[in-house]
Amino acid sequence: MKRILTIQDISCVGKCSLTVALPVISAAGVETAIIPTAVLSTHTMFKNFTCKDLDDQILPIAKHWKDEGLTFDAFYTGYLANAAQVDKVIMLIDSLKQDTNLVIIDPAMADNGRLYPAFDSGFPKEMARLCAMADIVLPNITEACLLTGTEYRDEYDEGFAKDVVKKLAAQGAKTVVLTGAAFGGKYGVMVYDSKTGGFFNYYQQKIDAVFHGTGDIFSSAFTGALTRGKSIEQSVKIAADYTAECIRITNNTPGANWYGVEFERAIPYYIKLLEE
Ligand code: PXL
Repeated sequence: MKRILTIQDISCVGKCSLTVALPVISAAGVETAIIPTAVLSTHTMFKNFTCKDLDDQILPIAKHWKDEGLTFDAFYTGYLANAAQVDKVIMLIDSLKQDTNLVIIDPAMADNGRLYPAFDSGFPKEMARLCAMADIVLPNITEACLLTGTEYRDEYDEGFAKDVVKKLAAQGAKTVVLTGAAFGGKYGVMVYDSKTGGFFNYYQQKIDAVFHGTGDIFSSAFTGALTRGKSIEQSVKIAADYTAECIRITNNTPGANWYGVEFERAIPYYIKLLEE
């Protein structure tokens, strides 16, 4: 059985990060080891959330695992608690990664043109160093702009999106998977493979609603599919179809915009996609 390590926070309420990654990647039939970067009462879109970072645990955990000879097929990072964790996560991956292991980085730090509340303007530069070591980086357009020092635009065309993902790849990431790419009436995912210089787009019908945590559902479903042995293109399609289904079945539930979509009810659909 494949085993991955995912490194992101536990938001105790508000479905995102590890409370999504654990069930979704496990449903893909992939063992999911975790390192929590922090424990929060809720995700940071709620007011007055509490947060206890686990900075001092990351490297001791890595050392213990190294001593035990533990290995992972892939590393998948998400929301970090602060800029100082970037170096620790880079050190952890350097210490545990073997040549064939994949490094998947979701620079979960911003959306809709704005950084999440816990981060200051210096954070994207630090996160960019982690993204530089990625086999696959999974930003939204806000994150892609912040990581590359590109001015964010609410509206943009395909050329703008292509330039930003190329810039991000030039900083080191081998493949860029831009989520929530929206231009020319189209909505979906843009993939850029820096090795071939090729683009692959997967468009969907845009559902006019904003739900928190869907980026984490996409990244987790993508990571599960890829680790299971699907190609990047297949994994993008599976993750996008699963995320869209989660939104569709949740769309009328009051409060779901903040608490997160009912991804649990669509897990059988995700497994069906994986088995096709
Ligand atoms: O879904 C991204 C995310 C993860 N973790 C925490 C967050 C957010 C987005 O706001 O606040 C704590």
